[in-house]
Amino acid sequence: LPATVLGYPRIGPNREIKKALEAHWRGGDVAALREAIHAHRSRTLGHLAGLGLEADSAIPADGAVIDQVLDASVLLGLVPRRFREAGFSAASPDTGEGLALVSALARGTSTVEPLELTKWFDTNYHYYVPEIEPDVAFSAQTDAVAERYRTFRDLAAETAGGSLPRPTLLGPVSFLLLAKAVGAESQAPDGTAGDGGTVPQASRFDRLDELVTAYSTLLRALHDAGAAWVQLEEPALASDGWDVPREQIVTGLRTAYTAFAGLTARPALFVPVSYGTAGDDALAALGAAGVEAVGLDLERGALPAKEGLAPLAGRTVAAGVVGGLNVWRTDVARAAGLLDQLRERHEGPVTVSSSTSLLHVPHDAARETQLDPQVAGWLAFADQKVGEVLALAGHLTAGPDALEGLRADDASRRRLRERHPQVRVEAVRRRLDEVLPEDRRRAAAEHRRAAQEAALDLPPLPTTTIGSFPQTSEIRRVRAAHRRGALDQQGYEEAIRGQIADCIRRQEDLGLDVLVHGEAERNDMVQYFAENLEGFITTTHGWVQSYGSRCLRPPILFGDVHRPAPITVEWTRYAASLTRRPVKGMLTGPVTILAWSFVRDDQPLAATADQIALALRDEVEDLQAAGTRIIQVDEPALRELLPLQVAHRPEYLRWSVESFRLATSAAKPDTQLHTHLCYSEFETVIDAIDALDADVTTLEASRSGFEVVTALAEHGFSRGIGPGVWDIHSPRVPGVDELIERLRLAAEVLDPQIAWSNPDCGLKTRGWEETEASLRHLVNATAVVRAELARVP
Ligand code: THG
Ligand code: ZN
Repeated sequence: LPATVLGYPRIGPNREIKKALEAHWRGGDVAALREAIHAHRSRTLGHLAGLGLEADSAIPADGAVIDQVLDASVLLGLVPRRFREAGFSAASPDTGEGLALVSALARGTSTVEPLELTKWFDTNYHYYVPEIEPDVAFSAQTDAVAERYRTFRDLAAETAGGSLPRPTLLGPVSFLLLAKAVGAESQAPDGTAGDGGTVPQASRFDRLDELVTAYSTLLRALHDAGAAWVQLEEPALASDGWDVPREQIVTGLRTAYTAFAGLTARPALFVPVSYGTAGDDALAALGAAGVEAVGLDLERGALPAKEGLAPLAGRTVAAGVVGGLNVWRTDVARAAGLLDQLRERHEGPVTVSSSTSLLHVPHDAARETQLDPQVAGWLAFADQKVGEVLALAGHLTAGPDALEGLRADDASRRRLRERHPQVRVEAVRRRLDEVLPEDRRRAAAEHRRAAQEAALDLPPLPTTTIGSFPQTSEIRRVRAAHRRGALDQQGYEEAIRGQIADCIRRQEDLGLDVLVHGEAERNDMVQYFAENLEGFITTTHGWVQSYGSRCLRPPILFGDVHRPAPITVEWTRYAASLTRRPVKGMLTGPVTILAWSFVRDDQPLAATADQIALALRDEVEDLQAAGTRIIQVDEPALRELLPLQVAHRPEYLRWSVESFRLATSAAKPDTQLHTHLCYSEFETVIDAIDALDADVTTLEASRSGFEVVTALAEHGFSRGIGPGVWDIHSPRVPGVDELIERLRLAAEVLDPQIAWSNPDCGLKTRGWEETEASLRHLVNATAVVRAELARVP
């Protein structure tokens, strides 16, 4: 196996695929989408060959247009019953019919709910969760796989000097672990997926044998189409947090790959394990099964000991020393050292790769011409990482001298970086050194509760929203004009004030109890804080895919973080001046700012989190001084950075909670501190939520059937809690009756004294009409339940 990368960004350098998908979804011809996909594949093959990936099987051929998990689902012929009943059937994802299926699975139709989206490991990428129904058979789309590979090969003949691309596919073990079992009998009558009800989740792993049969036919088809290697990705092995016992997973792995290795006509098998340490048990299983190559993630994962590598004797090990999750140039000395160690420990060929697919980083750092040139020189996006892989491969083939120049350049760049005035800001470091344990503590919760009751005088089940209101095209126009310079600062501020005034008026008319200013000045909350704090840069072309056609431009946190001036205070003060009701100040917490940025690699995450926390603490103090009585610090990404290895979780939860408390404990006892968390799997972090010590927590609850309410009650949660009563991800306006039911449940299961009444999440992706209708229903439903509570003696 030659030096390689595990995958390349799939949205296109100018977001061609994103745009083509959205044009098609707006009603454009599917032929134009197919043309864009074809052009993207052709360009990527030629481009990667041009960057030096010229050897046979060096170029990954990732055929997924939207998502590698969704692509695998479709290639396995997995079409959930509700889609079959709506007229869809298995098809090649590269045909018009197949693209219609892919689109429907990802977006739903007017009558059918889409597949669930969920976080991909500990990244900001989201995949579509395959649904495994007991009565559905896998039907491998062999023609599709073969035809796709032939297309890649023909394109490579035109643009990549004829080298053979290497097809990539999610492996069967990871596929099953990432999927969910859905019981046909738990199918809700409205066509939604149901919650798996009667089918135990772990039962999905019982389908492994069938899946192995399906994959075997795909491997044969790839062989017949001429593929020399296939990349079967098994990232799930890096986590030990699955609901299936590890021994069962490893046994399944061994069975599956023994079957693949035993096929008479097949490509060579390359099994990379990304996002962490593969585990010696998994390496032993893969070695015993007889795969030809294994990939190790040496960005996140550890280098195995000699004994751990022994089962792979004679096989190729691809050392993932070029990190796919960060945007920094590789530390050449460290990478070369790892390669040397690996060569010493491993009896067999060693090659170089990226640690993960490069889909998590933008295309090309050379396009960022607006940056401080020194900082720009520290960056490596996908194209630069390809170059690093090849340079490090030179170290293996030509010996240490090959790297001398690169190593020296890198070392001097690193020395300059350490001394860059924004990378080390002594005042920030001194302040952090002086932080005392009591700077992370507030007054006792009971004392705060009494002080806040007196200060705020809210009714039971106070109604509120999560913070953002519809981002109308007018708001976007205003921000864009200001960015372009077509609207001056004064005109911009007037326009935003107009939006705030409108938003406050609408909330008063609706009769909400706790208002927000609506966040018209923010596009993306993390981007907004990054632009207003020192220590970050933002890019012009640095798009990465988040899910579906949706992309983000993550800020790059490169230096010591501090707040040069108040950020949100004036907007909040203005909003508060328009109403007698309390207006929440809205901030984003340190962990979320970390999770949704590319973060410096030269100090522990916990230290970076604390620097952000201190900057936010200044904002909390200023908001409070400006008279803000309720401050919300959102941590939607708290769950997302949870380590994949269970043993590392307590330490992560410790520092993440501590940094939140450092940011928020400047709130006085009578200032009510709120937080908001997105994503429905709270069970693993419920203690941490409690430890955040917020006065009120709002969270997503409606997509998981409100189960979180029971979990919170069992936990004895005694702080304010607002389990979201409707799912804002859909334009559907919830009926008053269903809201009443959920509020009753919240008041009944939890203490009515602590329950709040609010939607699941921010409303920025919704339109005003549905937003106002939904909130009106919320206020009406709350009034009904309040009256019921008042009757209870
Ligand atoms: N902000 C950041 N990260 C996030 C979210 C966020 N990660 C998780 C989740 N929310 C991801 N959700 C989205 C939702 C919408 C979009 C992207 C990710 C989106 N993007 C626009 C697009 O692709 O057209 C571009 C946005 C822009 O112009 O900046 O709509 O909220 N940081
Ligand atoms: Zn949310």
